[in-house]
Amino acid sequence: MGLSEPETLDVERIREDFPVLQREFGGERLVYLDNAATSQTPEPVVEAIADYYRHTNANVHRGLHQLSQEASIAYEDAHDRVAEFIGADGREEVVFTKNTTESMNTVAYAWGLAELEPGDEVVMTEMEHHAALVTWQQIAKKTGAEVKYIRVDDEGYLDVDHARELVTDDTEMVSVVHVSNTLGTVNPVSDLVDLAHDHDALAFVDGAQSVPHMPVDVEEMNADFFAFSGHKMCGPTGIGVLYGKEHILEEMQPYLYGGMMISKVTFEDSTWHELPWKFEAGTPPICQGIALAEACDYLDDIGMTNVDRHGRRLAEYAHDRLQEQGDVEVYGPPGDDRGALVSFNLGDVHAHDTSEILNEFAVAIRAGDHCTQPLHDKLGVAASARASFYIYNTEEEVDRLVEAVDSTRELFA
Ligand code: 7TS
Repeated sequence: MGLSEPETLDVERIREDFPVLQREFGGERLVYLDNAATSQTPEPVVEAIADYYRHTNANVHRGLHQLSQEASIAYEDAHDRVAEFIGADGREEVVFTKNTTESMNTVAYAWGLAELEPGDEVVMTEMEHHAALVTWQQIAKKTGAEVKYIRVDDEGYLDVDHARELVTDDTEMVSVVHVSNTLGTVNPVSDLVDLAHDHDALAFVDGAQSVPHMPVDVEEMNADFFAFSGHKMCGPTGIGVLYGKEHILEEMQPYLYGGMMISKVTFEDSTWHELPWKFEAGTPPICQGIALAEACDYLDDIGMTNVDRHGRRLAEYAHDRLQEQGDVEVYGPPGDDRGALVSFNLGDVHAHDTSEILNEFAVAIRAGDHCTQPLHDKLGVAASARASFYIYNTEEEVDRLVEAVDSTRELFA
């Protein structure tokens, strides 16, 4: 089978960094294909976490003692490292949150509640994750703004002509997902950002499925806000990132109030700390932030272009092998034009049954609506099975997936 991308990773070497991949279930070696939900954590990141708790654990910003100073410096520097990873100017533009969802809510509450009013419109896509869709939908209800959705066509691409119709001078926010976690579609986000700006709207790009997989440069993209999660990119859970242009974050009011985010407090009023701390109320995810910086190092050592090529290569191989089965419906764009995942259904077999049978073969996939219920409604199915790939997956593992799908077919025949 002719793959459009050559292999560029030393996958066997990479796999050594992930002991979990050696686990066996029922005598079969684990095939972990649920990376769009959460990626596995390499040894250097596990070490960074253990090292932090063994040698540096203290609260940040407060203590004058040596340990607190070391923890503070490492935590602050982690913001710079993440800024560098995504092409942001510096720590002022990088807010650490819990996850993509919290990053989205931060902007929806801090900016949306203050700025949106009846007559305003928020434009999203039909392939948004609930993190964006539900959040803007509910903020719109609170403010009287209206939400509109850019159509997804039959091939799984965004209808850009429809986007041009929907985005008007009434649009205040265009919130689009960079890579769909269900269809694998890679959206033309720079064009959509430009479209938003042509109408004086802001643009929020959900990078939860792009930052782990491809080189991302937020300045080049020119998005006003950008969000992603550490746990999908070799980092720990409990850490997400909200990137925002400095002048916009400067003008926004905080979303969460409390300690650490203030400058001066009296019984009557308070003023805010400088960026990004203004948006990081309370004790922050210190260890998680430091470990995320380590994950950035890990991925950069491999090279994000290589990561990207490897993921696309496996997605193409999986797409084509599943598609050729005849009774497997694969959703989204063609094999050679998608991110590192493939969602599908085998005939009339419910996706949950498929994933249960695959689990018997130690093949871990996700089944369900992948937090894109309206998109599944549009596809006319309640659920789909999804295999999603990362740096440590191999073509042999895709073969194991396809064999397990074959076995599922035989069981349900
Ligand atoms: N946006 C996209 C595109 C996502 O894929 C996800 C998580 C999120 C936002 C939310 O990220 P979180 O870290 O705040 O949860 N997507 C998935 C998934 O596809 N399966 O599990 C989580």
